[in-house]
Amino acid sequence: MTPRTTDWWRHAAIYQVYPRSFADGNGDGIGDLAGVRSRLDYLRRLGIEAVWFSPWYLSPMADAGYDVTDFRQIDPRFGTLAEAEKLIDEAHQYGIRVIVDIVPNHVSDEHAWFTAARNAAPGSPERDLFWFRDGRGEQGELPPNEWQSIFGGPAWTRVPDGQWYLHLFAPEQPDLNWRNPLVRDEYEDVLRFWFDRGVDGIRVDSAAMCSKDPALPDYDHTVFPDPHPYVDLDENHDIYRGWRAVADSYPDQRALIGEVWLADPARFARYLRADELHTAFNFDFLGCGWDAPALRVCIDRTLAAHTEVEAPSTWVLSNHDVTRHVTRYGRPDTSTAAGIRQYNPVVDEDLGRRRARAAALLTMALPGAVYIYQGEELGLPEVEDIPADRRDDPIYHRTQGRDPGRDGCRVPLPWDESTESYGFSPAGAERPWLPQPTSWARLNAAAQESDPTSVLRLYRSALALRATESALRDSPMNWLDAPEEVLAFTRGDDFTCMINLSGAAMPLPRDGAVLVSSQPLSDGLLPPDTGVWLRTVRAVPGAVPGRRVLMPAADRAPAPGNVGEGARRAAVPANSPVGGAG
Ligand code: TEU
Ligand code: CA
Repeated sequence: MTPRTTDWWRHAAIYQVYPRSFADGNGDGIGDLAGVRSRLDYLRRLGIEAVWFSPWYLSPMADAGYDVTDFRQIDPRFGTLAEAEKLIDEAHQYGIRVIVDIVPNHVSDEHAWFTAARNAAPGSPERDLFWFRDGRGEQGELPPNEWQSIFGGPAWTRVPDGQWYLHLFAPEQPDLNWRNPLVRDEYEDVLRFWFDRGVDGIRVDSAAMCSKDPALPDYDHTVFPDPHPYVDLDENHDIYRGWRAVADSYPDQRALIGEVWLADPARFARYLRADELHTAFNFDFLGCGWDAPALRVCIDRTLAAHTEVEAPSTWVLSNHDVTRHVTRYGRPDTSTAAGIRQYNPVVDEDLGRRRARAAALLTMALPGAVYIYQGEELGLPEVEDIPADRRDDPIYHRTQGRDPGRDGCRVPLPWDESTESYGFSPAGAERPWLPQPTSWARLNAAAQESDPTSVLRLYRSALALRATESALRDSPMNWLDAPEEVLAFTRGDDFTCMINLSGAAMPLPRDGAVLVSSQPLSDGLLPPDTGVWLRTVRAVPGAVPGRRVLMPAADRAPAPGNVGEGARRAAVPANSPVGGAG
């Protein structure tokens, strides 16, 4: 048997494609599979190992494709099943693995099961695939309970015969009843459908919400109840044991990746036991602010929780549901809790991008897999001034605009200046489905391609190094003694990552040769909000063996002769991948 450490999902750099906004091949202003196929070489050169596609299935797009009518068909806006099959094969030829997104909590209200259930009688087997209930009140005019939709408003919608159905998200997304064995069989069959087409992994949407307490009890919405009636029920684990058996029935490695959004790391880790999901997204890290002590705690907590179940950690800074981290890091409060979805708040975008560059080096140096959300490699900010009449996200509409929703991180990508849509669509196309800001002109991929100091070139350099540094694959990390505002750790014998989150420049270790840095370095110093990867061979004399000591510049006695040496050694432009990567 192959040793576990060679399992690709343990250390892959995985790129999230949001098909609607990646590239438009046919000119209707909506991204599609033809667009993705035309940009596969870009992904290969970026240096990622796998692509996760947000849903591309037949869908009325009430929630941008997370409302699926048929998991075995591609939405005509995106292309055809034959094209998806070709795309999977082409990606494989480029050495890129493919992950598709499966949504088990709900289907579209246009799914054949739901149209049948709507037309069937109360108490019928058709209705048992969902959560139909009579209402409260004299005429059943009140919803069965007080549960609220995650997108705003009640979680129940009434059908003409008077019953109500549950939808934790939009009314167009009725929740499935996972206690019904037909639901389990159908989804396992859908997994096989995509695995049979060569797909390497499945991203499991809202993975911790599928099972519900059948009593559907009300609860106090001001606190997180324990137990919760629909978050993290024990029955979920049975579902994923079944899925794991399907994945393991294929001879090569097929991975299950959960969207498990839980505050308690121990509860989270239970989804990653050996016979359940392979990995899950690290939302704790995604929500953590630009704050060294908080990040250190988050990283330690993550590693500890995963070690117990022998699962690899994942590191995520952005996705299609949250404010892009360039913008989040440019705000006075950089955590997700405060950074989530505001209208035109105060943002220092340059500061945010500087931090995002450093964060990329942190994220890619940590042990485990790393996720890159499309456009993150271009340093794109959140678009926060989308006009009301162009907004699409059901969150915006269901909250009557109180919450701007998630459109700002889903704006079509800028590729070049060849067309009005910055190369997103071909010339003469319909306008992009969301408007692109004029700053896309300088942030487009072609402009960044020719600028060695660009975010794109930094990502490429770092990803190339990550792929060749064996320490970044299998070696555990060890924290170095460092000032509180500096994150410094080693991987293996000779790799050091150092991120300076303080307001002052910090001296670099004397024994380090720069592999890549997020900003230009000089005088042997690491500027504020800057990250660096170093080849380190010698321990600092006097330090505890195996541990290198880093001290703030002010505390370090001037060492004659060292300043010049440091300057020579560290006068390297940002991104410069010493050692032939690039
Ligand atoms: O998101 C699940 C999730 O829990 C959401 O509540 C998320 O927090 C949301 O975006 C509110 O901020 C997944 C998908 O990633 C999301 O795009 C879908 O809309 C959702 O499931 C429903 O399928
Ligand atoms: Ca299109």
